[in-house]
Parts: sequence; structure tokens; C-alpha cells
Amino acid sequence: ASTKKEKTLAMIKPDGLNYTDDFKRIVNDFGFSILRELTMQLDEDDVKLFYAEHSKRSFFPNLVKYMTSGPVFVMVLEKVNAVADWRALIGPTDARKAKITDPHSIRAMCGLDSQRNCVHGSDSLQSATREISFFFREIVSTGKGKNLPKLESD
Ligand code: DGI
Repeated sequence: ASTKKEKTLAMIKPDGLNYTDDFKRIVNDFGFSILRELTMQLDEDDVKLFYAEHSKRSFFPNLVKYMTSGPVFVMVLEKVNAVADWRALIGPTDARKAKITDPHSIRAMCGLDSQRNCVHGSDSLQSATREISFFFREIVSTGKGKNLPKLESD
């Protein structure tokens, strides 16, 4: 594995917001630094952009409903091997499977099924770059994030 620091995007989905303290404890315990954080309400257009690769899937309308059902909490995490390590901590997409194969994973803790899986993690360095700029350039600079707490500086 690389020894270079990486950034990844972690998002707590609407059904995971009650677990924010657990998330922060896990993030700390596993040595991630939190470079940015924000809470925001996504709208349909945001979800279409963020999950563009899934926009033709039959589950997409349900995914939009779920992702817009309440605010999400987003963090930019940094550490060596951040992308793969965060993916390993969250567990498989289907939380029902996570409860069997990865019972200590985050999705096993707070997820329900393949849609309501309470947390997101970028799946590659390339996705991480795209997703971080989605939240911390487009959304903040278009003013949608203007009522949010000030960003911490690097
Ligand atoms: O990167 P992941 O979140 O683990 O998984 P992904 O990129 O394949 O899917 C993105 C999100 O789309 C996932 O977190 C929830 C939703 N999704 C994926 N597969 C299904 C799904 N939702 C439903 N209802 N059914 C699916 O099969």
C-alpha cells in the first residue's frame, strides 16, 4: 500500500444522522483527520449529479427519495490509504449482508438494506476528487452552502 496521504469523502446519509458521534469516534480511533465538514439538505438535482452513474437504474427514484429525506453530514477525511481504509470500515453496500459478513462494520451498525445503508465512502481516488469538489466547490460556491458553519481551513 502507498505511504502517501489520501483524502476521501465520507457522507452520513439521512438515516445515519443519529450516529454522528459514533462516526466521529470511529474516524478518530482509526487515525483519520477531518479536513472539512458540513451538514446540508440535498435536493433531487444534487442526487442526480452525485449519483450520476446510477441515474438509469430502476432503484434510482427510490435512491433520490431516500437521499433527500433529511440532511446529510459530509466529511473530508485524510490519512495514508484513506480511500480503501474508509471503504473497509463501512462494509458492503447491502447492510443486510454487512450484518453477516462484516458485523463490526459501520453499515452493519446503522444500515438496513442495499439502499438504506447509512453511510457513503468514495470507491477510488478519482471518485474522491470528484465527490470532494462536488461538496466543497460547486455546492459551497453556488451559495447552497451559505448558511452552513464556516469551513475549517486546512
Ligand atoms: O459505493 P456503494 O454505496 O457501496 O455502492 P454503489 O455505488 O453500488 O451504490 C450507490 C448507492 O446506490 C448505494 O449506497 C445505495 C444505492 N443502491 C445501490 N444498489 C442498490 C441501491 N439501492 C437500491 N434500492 N437497490 C440496489 O440494488
